[in-house]
Amino acid sequence: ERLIKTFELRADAAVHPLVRSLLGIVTSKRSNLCVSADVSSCTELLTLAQQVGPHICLLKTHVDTLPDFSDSVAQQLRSVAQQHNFLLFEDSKFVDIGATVARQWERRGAWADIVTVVPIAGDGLLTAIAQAALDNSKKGVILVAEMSSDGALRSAEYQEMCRAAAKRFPHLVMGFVSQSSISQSPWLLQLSPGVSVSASGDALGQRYVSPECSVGERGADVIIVGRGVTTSSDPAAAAANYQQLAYSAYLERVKR
Ligand code: S5P
Repeated sequence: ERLIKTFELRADAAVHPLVRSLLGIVTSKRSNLCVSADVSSCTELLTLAQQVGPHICLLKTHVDTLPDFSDSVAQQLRSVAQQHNFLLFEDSKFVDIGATVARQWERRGAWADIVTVVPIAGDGLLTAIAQAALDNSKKGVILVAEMSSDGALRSAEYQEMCRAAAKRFPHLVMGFVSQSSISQSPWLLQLSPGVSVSASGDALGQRYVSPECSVGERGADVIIVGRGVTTSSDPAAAAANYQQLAYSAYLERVKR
């Protein structure tokens, strides 16, 4: 059901206001591309955000890999996001007891619109984030349900845990990071990394499929592209290319 519904219809059915906002951005910009800004400094991060801004719906970060990340950088990033109309997505992969995640969220999650969570520890960490976020309608969580790399856990029981957590926290969870359809619920999103137009993998176990395969066959709503964009000599042009390929694949999918 999720796969054949248009983003417009799914935005109407959305439970989480941020899902509605994100799908609004996706349809107005005709972009279901998230660029993963895996760079080495905040200057590079802000430059990349400006370059790819017009082509993305989401910018994903790992701020723990940036030695110079600060509140001021977060603020500058927020203003670039406002200027180009995209949301900020910190790939925190929180996985701990609630009390610890509450502290981690304050430090490296609170600045972003959306964070990632690995929900193997029970409901405590989701409760912690729901309590810490002053306004739940402005903060979202994506559950990492299935990973792109070689040897990743493929467990029906874990995927069921993810679905159940999404059900228990409908006002916090926006969807999943996964390589396949975790849920048919049209109000939940599938974000899929491991996408490249040129590479099939890297030397450390990453595995890639094309944007067409990710969206058309594996059910991604939004593709996540890192090095396919960041290592290009022209990141804006590379992002525009992924944007076009992923959005066309989505249009094809809902036509069926
Ligand atoms: O299963 C996953 C989940 C994630 S969030 N596989 C991934 O690769 N990621 C992230 O997506 C990873 O941490 C990296 O930031 C990005 C993929 O980067 P790329 O350079 O391989 O496109």
